[in-house]
Amino acid sequence: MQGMVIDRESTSKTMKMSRKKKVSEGNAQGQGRINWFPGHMAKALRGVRDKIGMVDLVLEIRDARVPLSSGNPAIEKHLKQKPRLIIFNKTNLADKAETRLWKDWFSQRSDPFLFVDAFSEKSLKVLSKMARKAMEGKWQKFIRKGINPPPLRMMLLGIPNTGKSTIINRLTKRRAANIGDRPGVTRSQEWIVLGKDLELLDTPGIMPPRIETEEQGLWLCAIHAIKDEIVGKEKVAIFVISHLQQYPTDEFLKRYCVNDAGPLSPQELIMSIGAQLNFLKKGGEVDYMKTCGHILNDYRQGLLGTCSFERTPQE
Ligand SMILES: Nc1nc2c(ncn2[C@@H]2O[C@H](COP(=O)(O)OP(=O)(O)OP(=O)(O)O)[C@@H](O)[C@H]2O)c(=O)[nH]1
Ligand SMILES: [Mg+2]
Repeated sequence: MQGMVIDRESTSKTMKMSRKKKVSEGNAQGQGRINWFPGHMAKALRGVRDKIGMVDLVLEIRDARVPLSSGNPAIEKHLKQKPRLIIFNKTNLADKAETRLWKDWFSQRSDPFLFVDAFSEKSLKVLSKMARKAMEGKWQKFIRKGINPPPLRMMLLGIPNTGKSTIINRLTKRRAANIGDRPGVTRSQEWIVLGKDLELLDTPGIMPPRIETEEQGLWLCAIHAIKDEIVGKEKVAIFVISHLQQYPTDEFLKRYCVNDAGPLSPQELIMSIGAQLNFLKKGGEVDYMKTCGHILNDYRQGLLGTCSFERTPQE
């Protein structure tokens, strides 16, 4: 990075282009508000409504980096009185101190919850235990009558890409459900049987039909609950970079030699990262879009360290 020259002219050209694009996106998305609710999600929501009567327990999977805004009020109204356990997944990508604050915050509320990392055996053991405990009362009724209790049926739901299918695969210890590092992988409901006493219903991710603020929308883009095409990789990368400039992690500073570059705007830093990576177009200009995609991949794989976007509400 040392001695690197940033092509300010092309940076400002890109920035001008981006401003133009932002205006049209703002209109398309309605005053900068970001929304993504394709037809298959409306169908999936109907699926939740139709199947809710068959399940004993709902596991609502959210993202630990955005604990409130990765919930979905549109789903909640279909849950009726079903017991629900809120699972905040991907703690391995979330800031530890922020997660502690969120645990305290949720502890003062009535909904049972658990923060997990789907790749940790220990996390999933606790999850299984909590789920079974939630159903103990119902099972006891069968046992008292001398009847073998029916299998416990759990529906996993939540916004896209929070790790629903991964949790199912980890619990069943096989590749029972399709998973992928992008939103919208699961397209239909699927029952997955785990032994004699547990049945899991995987469901497609469902976005809330309305996201209140542009900032919340960008959080959901950064965690890849909303696909990049909706707002464009560039806008999401600028958001992630500016967040990391504000709350820098060691991994971010080191990986992109951020301190060597001196104070830069997010766009200038993206150009500097592109130059470091030698992402050049014909003529030697930095390939800005390719760099944005690369940064998002790095961030989503956890290579830029842990960070949380949403803060606990100040009450
Ligand atoms: N770092 C990390 N990645 C995770 C975790 N859980 C799941 N993932 C990754 O997140 C991505 C999405 O996982 P899926 O299980 O397909 O998510 P989903 O909620 O089923 O997604 P949809 O079916 O699209 O709604 C995959 O790349 C997983 O490997 C976790 O705890 N930590
Ligand atoms: Mg899935």
